[in-house]
Amino acid sequence: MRIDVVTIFPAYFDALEISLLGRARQRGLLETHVHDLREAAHDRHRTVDDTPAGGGAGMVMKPEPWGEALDGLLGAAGEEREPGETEPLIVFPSPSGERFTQETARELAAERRLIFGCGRYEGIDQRVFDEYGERGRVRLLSLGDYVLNGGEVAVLAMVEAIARLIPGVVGNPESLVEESHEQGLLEYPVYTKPAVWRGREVPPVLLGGDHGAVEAWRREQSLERTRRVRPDLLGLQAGRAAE
Ligand code: 6GU
Repeated sequence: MRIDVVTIFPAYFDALEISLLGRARQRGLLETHVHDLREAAHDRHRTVDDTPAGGGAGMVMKPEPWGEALDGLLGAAGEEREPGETEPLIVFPSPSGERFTQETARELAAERRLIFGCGRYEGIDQRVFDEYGERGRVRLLSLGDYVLNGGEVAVLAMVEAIARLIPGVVGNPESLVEESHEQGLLEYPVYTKPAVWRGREVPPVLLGGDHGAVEAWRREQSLERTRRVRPDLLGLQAGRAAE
């Protein structure tokens, strides 16, 4: 998979070199390119923002630098594209977008090429979304119901969630199956040695060697934890005692 990121803060993406993502890149499973939006701003101050039409607080990102940056990336992608290959998906992280979930991560992990556009300030001029939505595929995605200063940290989170689903990136694919959200439930608690730590025991069922019993216990713990912490995942109402 190839991922391009457009941002006014490329340094955030130094983190792509670390750990699992860094290894995936070294092994050729993931190719990432980070582009500075200011290189597509041509006035003396490399201006990327301006005051909001209609008035109000804050600044809005101007459409022209986004147009130039995205045209450049889509043009290059078009020339390299093989017959039958779909055009890149453009993702804009935004607190006004649809919720990014594990399911979204699975969908995006199946793409050949993703372009992330990181907005700052009060957001990007709406015409950028309209233009590229009409010409191709655009998704606005939100991590959750809170506000970050810009899309950079959100994109790092999305890229990590997506990349670990690319075959070969995570060493043991079985470890992907049982984790939180893959089954629509939270993960059960996990333990390791020593069997007793500060007087706290590993649950005896985990040390008994009965795999069926272990599986049943984990399933029960998953359900109990999900009911208690995230009843919404079970279609239950928060704050109500679950049956
Ligand atoms: Cl994707 N972007 C920003 N700026 N804030 C957010 C977010 C995204 N998701 C939650 N808050």
